Amino acid sequence: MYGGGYIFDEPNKKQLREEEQHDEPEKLAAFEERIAKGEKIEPGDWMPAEYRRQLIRLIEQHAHSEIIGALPEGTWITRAPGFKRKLALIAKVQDEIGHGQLLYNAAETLGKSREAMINDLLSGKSKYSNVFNYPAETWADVAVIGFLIDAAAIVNQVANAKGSYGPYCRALERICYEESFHLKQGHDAFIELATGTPAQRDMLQDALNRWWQPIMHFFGPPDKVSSHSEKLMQWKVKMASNDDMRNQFLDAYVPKVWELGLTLPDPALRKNEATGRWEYTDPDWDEFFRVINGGGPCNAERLQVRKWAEEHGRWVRKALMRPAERKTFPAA
Ligand code: FAQ
Repeated sequence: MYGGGYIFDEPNKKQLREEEQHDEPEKLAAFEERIAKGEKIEPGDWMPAEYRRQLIRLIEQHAHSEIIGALPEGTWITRAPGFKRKLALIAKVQDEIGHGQLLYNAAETLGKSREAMINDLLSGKSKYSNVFNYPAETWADVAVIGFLIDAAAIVNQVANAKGSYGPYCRALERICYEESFHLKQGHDAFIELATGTPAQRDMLQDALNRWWQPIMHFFGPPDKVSSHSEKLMQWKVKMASNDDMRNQFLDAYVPKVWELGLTLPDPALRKNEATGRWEYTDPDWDEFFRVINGGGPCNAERLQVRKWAEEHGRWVRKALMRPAERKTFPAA
């Protein structure tokens, strides 16, 4: 187990056990009535233990995704083509880390400490988004991430920002503003490659081919398989099902890719105008579950980088948390 200077505690466990014993039917009915009326639930309010548990799981995974999500693009900061692109990419990567901070704060309001969350990420207990376990091989990968993965994240977050838990919704609102700038920089880089030289178009097409399946996986397994959706939608934590979000994304972004003369690696992909739903070849869900359970091409590398960062940042955390020890530093 990683010994990064954090205590391996989960202070929410006792609280959860106590709440589970007190999930009284009248309280549950009043809670569900508030949700049905569209009220926000705030940290001090009564909530069922399962609502708290699910929110911690989902917000924590989201926070980890932002922090790990900075890594594939981060490797391109030193290699970005030109000063303007480099500046934009630095700002974007910095924003993603900021989103992680906002989300860890939101999850902490539910009683799980930041330390426990980081430990669960580093030990492999907590999940994070499948897409960040693939390598960003070329600059075109950065364009595809900035355009299509940010777009997919926005579809999900705009929906969830209207959900029931106040601190998560408020964090998502701010995140969505910033993500819309990320989308613009990704779209701009994407267009430049799509309208560039034949070599640039080929590079972009190759990146699209490699990223398409992870992007289809991004919204989670099909509704009939999704284990948490029903409860989370009933409690307005998730405001749309996985398949509905996937459909909304395809509706908005496939035409934008096709109008640039690029292709997507699925001959069955088409919109059924009669139903308004997109039809596609089912992506390989075995691959999805393998990747989210630690078996993707970059899982080990991603966690190793985070462990390195935790270890090498320990002295900073120590200095910030224990001001008295600073007196031992030589006077300037
Ligand atoms: N990756 O029952 P469901 C971003 C797991 S932020 C990994 O359908 P749920 C910004 C799920 O945890 C991206 N695991 O799950 C950025 C569960 O496993 P468990 C992150 C996944 O929660 C852009 C199992 O499968 N966004 O990109 C994934 O109801 C560019 C069963 O699935 C969020 O986290 C997945 N894709 O619905 C940064 C948004 N999908 O826990 C840098 C908040 C499912 O039982 C660069 N999250 N699983 O062991 C959500 O809205 C939901 O969690 C879903 C999944 C919709 C992702």
